[in-house]
Amino acid sequence: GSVASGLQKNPTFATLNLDDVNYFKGILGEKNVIQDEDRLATANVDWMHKYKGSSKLLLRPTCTEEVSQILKYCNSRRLAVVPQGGNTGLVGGSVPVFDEVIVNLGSMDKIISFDKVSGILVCEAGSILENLDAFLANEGFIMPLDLGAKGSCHIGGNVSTNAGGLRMIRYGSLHGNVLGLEAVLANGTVLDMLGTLRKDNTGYDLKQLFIGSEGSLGIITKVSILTPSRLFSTNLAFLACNDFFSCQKLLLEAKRKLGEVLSAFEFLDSQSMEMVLAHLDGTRNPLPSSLYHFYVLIETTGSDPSYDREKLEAFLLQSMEGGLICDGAVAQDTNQSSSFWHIREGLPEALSKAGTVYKYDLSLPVEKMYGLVEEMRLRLGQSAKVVGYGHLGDGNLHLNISTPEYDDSVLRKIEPFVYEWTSKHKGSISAEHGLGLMKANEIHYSKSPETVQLMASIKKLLDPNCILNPYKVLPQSVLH
Ligand code: FAD
Ligand code: 2HG
Ligand code: ZN
Repeated sequence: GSVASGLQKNPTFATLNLDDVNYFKGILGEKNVIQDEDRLATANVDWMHKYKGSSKLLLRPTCTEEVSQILKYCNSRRLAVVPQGGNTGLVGGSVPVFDEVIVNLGSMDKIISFDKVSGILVCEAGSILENLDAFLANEGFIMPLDLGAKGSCHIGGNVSTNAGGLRMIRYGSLHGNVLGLEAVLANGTVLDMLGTLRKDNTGYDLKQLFIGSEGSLGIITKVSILTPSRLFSTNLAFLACNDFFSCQKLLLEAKRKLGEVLSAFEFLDSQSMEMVLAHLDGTRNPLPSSLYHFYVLIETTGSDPSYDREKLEAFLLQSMEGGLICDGAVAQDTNQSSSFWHIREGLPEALSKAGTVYKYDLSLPVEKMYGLVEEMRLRLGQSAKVVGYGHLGDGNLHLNISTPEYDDSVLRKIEPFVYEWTSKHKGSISAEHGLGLMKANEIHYSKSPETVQLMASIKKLLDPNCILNPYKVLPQSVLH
């Protein structure tokens, strides 16, 4: 595809032949060795339909031992591999660039154990996030992460991207919540790091390397994760602010005054609201009297309905009187709260329906964040729609630039400007989606040359033939 232009297939990689296919059939059985064109077409293209590979083979292992045998063989044959979960990644990391073999974990979705006392869940990496959350709901627990793609993303994909999402402000990152992992290295070695302990300071914490490594160091096959209790008193407010400074102050106030019950703090601008209303069926503005400059969703979660509600109401009243918010509604039932969430969570889908989109997932100091959106609007004028939204509570902006079709002249106005701006303000060019194919060559905007070199050394130690998710995460120039 066009996004891969400029890249050459690594000449050390082999090309799949009939013997290879037969070998895989011997390990996995006919039905898990997929060459069907329609199924390959789906697995070759990413969620945005932006990145497209030309793999001729999709493998669906059913256990760790099969993953191990696949990788051992691929490594000895120099066949490149793309690990794939739910294929909801947004940086081109989950699909092949050329003809890499796709290893999809979707058949490995068993729950292995759940400890009702500690809340520790152990499951296979192909488990769908929403299914895990539904399982936990019956047990009185909740997954510590939630995101718009929950219906298809896998926990293995979440861990591999170190996904953040909507609950991170409350429960923290997967670097804290993942207690253990099982991963298979490129040579087939199974690394058992599947601990179930909160505390374990015995040597280097190697599982952390795999969290956020985007399939470049190994295939994650099992995950052990700490899950919090599911608290039943939830409230959701949909609020309007006149300017970004008020959103910022509101965040500070929410942290101070809602304290331990604050469970989400998300924002979207008026251009985002227009996007959703225009492209997502059945959505309506919860605050229909006007189109405001900014909207903020504040969720509280606690264990005492009347106390929690009072706390939220007092906070909202004060914020209204202090002029931080100019309008607002509190969801009266679960239908209403789903419809509020749908506006925020539906943004990626609305944007993909609107046309093509350039996505930037940035960590920035909150007070600087919206300046970038405004500068981008000035740079692009009428040639594109610029929308800003994201996890304000975590300092994470999702800058999305929508155009009817991909246009190199627009892209040249966006990049490298967006990366330079982010770097100048000490931000990160990937807050939560990862680098994937999209930003492998841009890593230096966020990491020093020495750091990138050490990453390359680790990559070569764990995967000397570089068969795992080639062309992703690190620039080719530091590996070869
Ligand atoms: P895939 O897309 O299949 O893969 C992602 C990366 O992980 C690839 O590099 C792949 O090679 C690797 N990988 C997958 N499984 C494994 C494995 N078992 N072992 C090793 N490597 C593996 N991200 C956020 O952080 N926060 C959000 O709020 C958020 N919201 C989203 C909303 C929507 C509507 C969409 C489409 C995406 C969103 N994402 C978000 C991006 C995406 O990163 C997450 O959806 C998710 O973490 C990806 O999981 P997946 O199973 O689909 O992985
Ligand atoms: C979200 O928070 C996702 O909705 C997707 O991380 C962000 O579309 C995006 O840019
Ligand atoms: Zn996000």
